[in-house]
Amino acid sequence: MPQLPYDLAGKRVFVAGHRGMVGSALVRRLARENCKIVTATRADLDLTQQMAVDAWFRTVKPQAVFLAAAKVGGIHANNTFRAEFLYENLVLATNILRAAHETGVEKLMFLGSSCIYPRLAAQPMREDALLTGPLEPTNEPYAIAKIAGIKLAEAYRLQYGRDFISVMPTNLYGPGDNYHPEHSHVVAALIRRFHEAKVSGGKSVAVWGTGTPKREFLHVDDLADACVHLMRVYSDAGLVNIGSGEDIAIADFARAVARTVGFEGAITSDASRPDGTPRKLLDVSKLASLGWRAKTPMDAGLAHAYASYVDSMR
Ligand code: GFB
Repeated sequence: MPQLPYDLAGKRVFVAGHRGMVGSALVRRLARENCKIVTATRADLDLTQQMAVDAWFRTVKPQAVFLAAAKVGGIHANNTFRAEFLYENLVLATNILRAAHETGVEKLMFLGSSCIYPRLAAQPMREDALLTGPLEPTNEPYAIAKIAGIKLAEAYRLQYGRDFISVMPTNLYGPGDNYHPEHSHVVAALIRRFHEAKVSGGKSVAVWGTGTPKREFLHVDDLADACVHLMRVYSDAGLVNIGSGEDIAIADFARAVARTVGFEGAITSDASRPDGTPRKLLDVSKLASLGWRAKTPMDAGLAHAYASYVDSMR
């Protein structure tokens, strides 16, 4: 295994999933690292096809890989497209991890999600809470696929000495988010809904669920910075949580988004929609001990995300 710190300078670095919110943030952040960023569009490389992935890795020979390709979505998408969330995320992880192993990739980071922890894990959730209890049903297929990816990365490390590491980001938001009204995560959904109500003069906006669940949000540029940092300084089988260390009730968060957008009407609850996990706050003490903390305060992050949404509408 390479020595620490692992230096990305001069390396061919593959960002799998570079069109997504996380992958595009990684590409922006890696532009400062003096490495050669390698990407592949879906037309060039279908990551769900093992033989195509193997051939691409043999030809391109990336030295480092950020595995940020995934089928993602909010609570409704996860709960509805259960087969695709399980199948696609499994196959992406297995194809890329195996190809990386077969072609001797020096270092790989697998990105998971805080929903891999048990639904009722003690808060804040430590890395060792993995596989200690039942998962949240609305995102069980996605979580199972991510847990399989974590375990495959770990198996290549333990059996073959591969320098594969896994990180668990909390709920993310920022430029490049998916603003689909039904399938998005809560941040993008509320930015869009409050914005549309403001523009159309709507009197009220409904927020899904009871408003009592708590979530921890991290701006995606902070995530990308943490990933690049951990790629450099971390090499171990254990997971590393990546979060801000603070959470907020969805009802309070909705008020913060309304403030950011400038919506002054009423906020109501749509109790026909699921709440999901009651609370999902990551314990970020391991990350702090590795020398990284979130930098973007929620209000500044939301203002930035809203500006990028308005920009993308133009
Ligand atoms: O962001 P979200 O879909 O993800 O929902 P999860 C977070 C909370 O916001 C839930 C509430 O309690 C929702 O009920 N919420 C309120 C809304 N209004 C809305 C809305 O308009 N849209 C959405 N989407 N939610 C996903 C998982 O869970 O988070 C994934 O399904 C993944 O597996 C991802 O881990 C980060 O935090 O509930």
